[in-house]
Amino acid sequence: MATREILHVDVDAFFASVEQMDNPELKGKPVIVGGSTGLRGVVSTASYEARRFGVHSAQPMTEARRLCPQGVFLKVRMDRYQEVSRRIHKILSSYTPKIEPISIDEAFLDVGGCQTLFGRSEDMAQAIKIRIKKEIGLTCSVGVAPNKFLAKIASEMRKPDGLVVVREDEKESFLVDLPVGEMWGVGKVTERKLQQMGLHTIGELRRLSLFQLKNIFGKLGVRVYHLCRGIDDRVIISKRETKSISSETTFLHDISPGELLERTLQGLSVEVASRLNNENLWARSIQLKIRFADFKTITRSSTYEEATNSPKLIWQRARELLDKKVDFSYGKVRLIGLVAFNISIYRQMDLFASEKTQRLRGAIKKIEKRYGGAAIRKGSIL
Ligand code: TTP
Ligand code: MG
Repeated sequence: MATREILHVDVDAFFASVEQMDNPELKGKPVIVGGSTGLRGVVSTASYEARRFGVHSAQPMTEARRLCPQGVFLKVRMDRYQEVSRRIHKILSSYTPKIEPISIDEAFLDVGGCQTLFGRSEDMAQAIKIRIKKEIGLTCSVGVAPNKFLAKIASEMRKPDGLVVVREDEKESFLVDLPVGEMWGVGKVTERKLQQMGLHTIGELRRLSLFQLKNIFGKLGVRVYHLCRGIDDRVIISKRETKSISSETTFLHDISPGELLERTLQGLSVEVASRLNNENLWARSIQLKIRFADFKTITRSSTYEEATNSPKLIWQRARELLDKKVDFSYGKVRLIGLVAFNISIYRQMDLFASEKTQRLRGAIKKIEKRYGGAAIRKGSIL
């Protein structure tokens, strides 16, 4: 396979940085965003100033307040972050159509072939950083590498405002000292197992044969075999923006509100959810449509902070609309429909990712302590 050039772009302390940008008085201060849903009082993110006190994503708010009583605690303003996210996406898409957004503030770009237009890929990475700083007002970190796996690790390595380049011939040395927990497919349990076998770093993982890896990882064994050698052929999947997903049913005979109507709506919820799932999409809003016997049509909708593609949750949300927002005095029902909109290709939060990131940062610090930073600098740092 020809050498590819992948960029991984990730905004620094995204929600908190937007808050600091919108209110310059907060710049340089420990800002903690989160806990607004009321469901779970957890930290969505914290500014780097707040991280110094030990505050981090997914931590209970009570803990964050204890660690950083002088912090500025703010609620999540999802709409605002999504607006900023769209503007960032626009900048990124001016470099290549091959973009795969993977969360609200990060994306992979395949810039192979764009170099003639924009210069070397690291120059492109630098240019993107400058534009996001100038046109949006935020800093981001970028990893440049021959594949997704390495680009993602590279972008996390020098946060905030980092730019790390891993070249084709540095693939193996770049990974050698990183902890095994950084491998995709290695969760806490496997990590412990590997450590018990005396395998602490990705470099050490290379000692295992493909057969041994298959024993440990099952089907993932082959992937791990390649990843630990810096080989990852996954392509960038750019998706067109899906606006909405909907489904509706017209009854053979007009029906009165009751069990049949509810069961039909439940069926529509499951269908909409499975279509979201199939395309790996999440929706924050749903709309219920009811057409009455006299053709009068009403729609009722609701929006939630947390996007979902769970059949159970969509059904719960749809049912709430049906129970609380529909006035059945118009008579019998001819048609019922359900639309999922405000669709994104990511969920709002990914606790697992956050945990991994925390661990990576901890590991990098340890390696730097041990080797004075030399080990990490194997990937060239601009
Ligand atoms: P991240 O990119 O993981 O984190 P970050 O941008 O805040 O910080 P950095 O990249 O510099 O480490 O997540 C992007 C946003 O997603 C984050 O600002 C808030 C939200 N988020 C949550 O709501 N819950 C979470 O557990 C995580 C990890 C992120
Ligand atoms: Mg980020």
